[in-house]
Amino acid sequence: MSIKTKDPLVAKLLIDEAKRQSSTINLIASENYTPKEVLEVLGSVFTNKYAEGYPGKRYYPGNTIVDKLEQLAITRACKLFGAEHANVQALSGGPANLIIYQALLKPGDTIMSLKLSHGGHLSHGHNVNISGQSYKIVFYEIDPVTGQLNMKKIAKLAKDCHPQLIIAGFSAYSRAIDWPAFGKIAKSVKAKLLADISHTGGLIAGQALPSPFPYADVVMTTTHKSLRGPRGAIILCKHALANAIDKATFPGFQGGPHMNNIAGIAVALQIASGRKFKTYAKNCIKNAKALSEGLQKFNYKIISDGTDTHLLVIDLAESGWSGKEAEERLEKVGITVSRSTIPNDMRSPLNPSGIRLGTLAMTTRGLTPAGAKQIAGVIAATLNKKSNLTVIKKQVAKFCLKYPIK
Ligand code: DSN
Repeated sequence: MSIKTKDPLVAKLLIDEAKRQSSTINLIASENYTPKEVLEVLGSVFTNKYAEGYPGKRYYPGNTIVDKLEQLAITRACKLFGAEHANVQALSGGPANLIIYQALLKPGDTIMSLKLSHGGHLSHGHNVNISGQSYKIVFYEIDPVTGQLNMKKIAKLAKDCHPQLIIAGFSAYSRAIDWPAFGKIAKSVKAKLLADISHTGGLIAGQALPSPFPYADVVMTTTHKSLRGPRGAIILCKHALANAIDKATFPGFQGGPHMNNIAGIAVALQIASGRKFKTYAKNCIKNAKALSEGLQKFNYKIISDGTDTHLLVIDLAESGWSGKEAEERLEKVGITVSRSTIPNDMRSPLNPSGIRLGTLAMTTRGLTPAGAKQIAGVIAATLNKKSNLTVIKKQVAKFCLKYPIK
């Protein structure tokens, strides 16, 4: 019997959500559509299995098959990213970062990371997150003139504050990261370097962006953004740190891994190692550049004046819209974006001065640079207070029909 007859309420929500997704232009930079093969194993019998421990070292019987599955995911992750060791059990990016801190640091040690409002992440030491409460945090910032990281200033700050850990890799920073420079800075102060490539993991795997290896000691990526996998995370490191990372994951932080998720990660990694995925990764960036240029033609101010990745942040401070208002108005016509702080934002994080846009999801649906430019026009029209939103909503629905979720 299917879910339709067993639980019609959930079945209807499922249909409604599928309709919402296919009739929306999704520009949320951290979202994507996972392929059917991944969904197939996510909803599989692997979810029934308890597997505390690691392949060959479990605390439950009956793990011969899931041992092979987890080992396959580990081997694929190491091969795809050129890493010596992979842990595929972390439930998502935030937990993965806490696991890494637990493996590398003592409470009270110093972490140096990018400030959240400048594009960093909550789990990189914000005071509302446990990371900010357990460690001493020193934030670096975006250069006010270029809107980009200033490696000289970062090097000076590292010399002044002697961090045990430097984090590079961000949630709302659109430029390629100078990994060799970060590696040199970390070495010069004897700090470990964590590359949080949660946003760009798939673009790095697809060789569209430079890899943080061999400069970073630990690399973490979520699996559901540019990698197009299930929700989850992979922690990659050198052999020397493997034991510390594995122990900090289990039993240090989590119990049983989600084996259905690990199956999804294995499938996603196999897809990401293919030739087509390289094209996908390059196209995400081409589309983001086209979207950014398209928006600049309508006089929108883009932080750092453009992008090297899949995402961009629009500074709306002088536009008459707050980020929240813009997000809500765009949602009315069927375009989803997420509000975002901008460096030195005068507004609150809940109602900040910017919006963040990304092209991962629409590129999966076949978006081209010409389509991205069309989207820029629709955004500009929607944020014109005199526009008729009903007319724009129909245009968006028509546009979405050209880009089905397959
Ligand atoms: N929520 C993710 C993002 O949108 O970037 C980060 O956790």
